[in-house]
Amino acid sequence: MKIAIVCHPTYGGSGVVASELGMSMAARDHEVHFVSYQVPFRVDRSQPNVHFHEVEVTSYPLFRYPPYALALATKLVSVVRAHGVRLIHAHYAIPHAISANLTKQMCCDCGIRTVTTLHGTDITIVGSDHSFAEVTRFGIEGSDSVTAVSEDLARETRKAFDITREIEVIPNFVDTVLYSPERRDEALRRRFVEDGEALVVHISNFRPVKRVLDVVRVFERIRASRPAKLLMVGTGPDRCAAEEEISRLGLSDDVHFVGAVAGTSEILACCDLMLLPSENESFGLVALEAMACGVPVIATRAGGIPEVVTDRETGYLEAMGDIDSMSRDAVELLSSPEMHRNFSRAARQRAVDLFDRDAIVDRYEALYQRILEAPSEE
Ligand code: GMT
Repeated sequence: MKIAIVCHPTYGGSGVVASELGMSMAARDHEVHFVSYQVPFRVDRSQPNVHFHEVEVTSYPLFRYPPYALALATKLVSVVRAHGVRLIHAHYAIPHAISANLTKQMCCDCGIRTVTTLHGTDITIVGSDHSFAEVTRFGIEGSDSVTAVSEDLARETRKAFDITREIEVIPNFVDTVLYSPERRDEALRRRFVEDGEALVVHISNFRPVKRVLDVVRVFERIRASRPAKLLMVGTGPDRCAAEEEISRLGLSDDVHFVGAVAGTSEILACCDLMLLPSENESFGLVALEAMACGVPVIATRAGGIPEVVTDRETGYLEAMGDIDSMSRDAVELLSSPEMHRNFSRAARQRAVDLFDRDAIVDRYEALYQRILEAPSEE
């Protein structure tokens, strides 16, 4: 198959899923064309069958907002025509699904099919905003196939846009060979903690929806009851607020900010516990990556997280903002090596059993084949 994959190249779960999926398809001998304004951060361009096409947006004084969606559609048309691409997989509805549908209309002689994967904030925050709602609906309705990364997101999409069309749930996935407790590197761990200290981790884009101040406050309580360090991975708008709060609480020596990291497997394999107190999370890919490394997760019972983390088995689920319960859970888990071992094993097992990369990529491959073989509606 010849597939174009459109995604946001910046740090974020949708770009990770799109990149890993594209590279897995390329490894299965499909020709994969990534189309974006920069190389998505996890894409390895040296891999056979992987191609990248940069979308250039011409700036002109007349444009206060250069029309990226149109430049993307134009680039897609040229990729389709030059390489015989038949399928466009848009990750994140806005603006990608709209550009993909436009490409289908512009290349009506090419038999193009489109798949849109909804990732979360494209529905729950951006797409539901009145300025984008109708165009998001257009993107969803115009796709030949729509998938969502969790049952919760599929439900929310039907509700938000009052649509009845099929939305297939294909959950996110993880490479359980790369993300594995076997990758634990003691020398790397010793860069962050001394013997007897626990290593707690948070990974995100530090947007308000991630509630990074809750991470700091939970960590403060863990730290008050036992030796521990906190690793903050990623960066974003709330990073400064988190740093200020850490300093105010006198925790600066106990928290390491490591910035945005392309591959998180080595870091995660060194950690004992992940905190993900998000206000909403359609799936929580970082939670899955942590679980694959045998790291239990304390998270909120929000969105699709309960489809990933099993309460009291692979971690704990609490109400948003319930810092008391999250801190109590963390201290309980970190104080009992036996309990921690059981949670860690269960977390790893769940990731392997339900979310292993190869099994989920099989599902996308079958979907691609199905829609390419389906008779045209014209
Ligand atoms: O979480 C973000 O702000 C990034 C966003 C993205 O599109 O990159 O993540 C969303 O997609 C991920 C991959 O499917 C999911 O694991 C995240 O839960 C989802 N984020 C939210 O729903 C807030």
